[in-house]
Amino acid sequence: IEKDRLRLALIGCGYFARYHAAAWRVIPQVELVAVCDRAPERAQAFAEQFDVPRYYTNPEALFRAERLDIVDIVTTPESHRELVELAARYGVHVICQKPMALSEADCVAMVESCERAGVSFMVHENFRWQRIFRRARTLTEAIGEPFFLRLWFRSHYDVFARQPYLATAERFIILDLGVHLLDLARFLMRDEFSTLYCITQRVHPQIRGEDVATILLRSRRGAAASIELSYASFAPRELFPQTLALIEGPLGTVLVEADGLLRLITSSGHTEERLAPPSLPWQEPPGEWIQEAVLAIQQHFVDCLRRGLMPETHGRDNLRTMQLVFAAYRSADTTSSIALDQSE
Ligand code: NAD
Ligand code: 89V
Repeated sequence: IEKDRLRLALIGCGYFARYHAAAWRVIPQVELVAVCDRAPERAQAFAEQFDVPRYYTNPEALFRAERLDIVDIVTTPESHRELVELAARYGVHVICQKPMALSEADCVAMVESCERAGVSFMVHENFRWQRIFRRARTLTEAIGEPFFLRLWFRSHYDVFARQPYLATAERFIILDLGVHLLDLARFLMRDEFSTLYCITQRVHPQIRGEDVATILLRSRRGAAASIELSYASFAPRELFPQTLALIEGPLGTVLVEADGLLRLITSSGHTEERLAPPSLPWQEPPGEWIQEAVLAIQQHFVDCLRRGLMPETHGRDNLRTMQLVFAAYRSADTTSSIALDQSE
């Protein structure tokens, strides 16, 4: 697209959308022209806060009234399919928050609708856009083809305070958080997974879904990966929402530690670097690294649109991550390992 500024609307003016809107406002190639939320007071307050000229309460009315290039969907996942398909019908390029949808059939339908309509579709999967993981991936070039990956996110943070819908969801930690780490695993290993085994637990007495999950994977090239997710774990220091990583290859090890610390250990020695913390005017603790990643992925989508490229986590790519999510639930439900069809 070769316009000066792309016309953008955002749907879903809840908790996380504020970081999207703040980031959109500093991306010069984009103009946020309208927002939409089915709760009128929320749509209006959000439009005022971010200086957006118009707001809507009905997504179809938004598409009918506005000439849009991009829509950014930041609603909770049960509405993602309907809204992505609406964007496709109106020929508008679309970004949709993770998780893409609640079933594999919905995800496939969304990808196909966008492909048929010829619109670009990216899932807003931002953990791989955290600066520390971009750098970690570069460091893996020094260790040869990884044979082992461990990713872990073990926390006791009260995530339900800001995201109460997570306490009542039938499926919780794999769908909401596991999706990020499964995508990171694909990103860091530069490979797809062929076999998966998962154990889930519910430790917190007052929630509906699982709050602990342990996933073991084998990659197509034979590497092993272990992914640990927990909102029931006390630790010496609460690190929410940081993900830690260990990547081992025949020539060395890469470690992602807390607060931006990276280590590379090879036969020629041990180097460490600490990334400077993010510094965005709108950032709020404790999610600064992720809020910075929101800006990075939105800029990436715009750059790809302008250059006619597929964004990294385009719909069909993210379908592979979602297949791992659904396979993890199947494995836990049946206490069996799942063979995945992740062929090219
Ligand atoms: P939220 O409930 O605070 O906000 C969602 C908003 O969408 C609400 O205001 C609701 O009224 C509105 N909405 C829902 N369905 C709608 C529809 N059909 N039409 C119009 N408006 C509708 O939720 P949240 O915590 O902001 O999460 C939103 C999404 O962002 C989720 O998919 C969540 O997984 C994701 N999220 C991502 C990150 C991350 O990128 N790291 C962090 C937090 C949340
Ligand atoms: O980043 C997210 O997607 C959030 C959280 C880390 C809280 O799970 O939903």
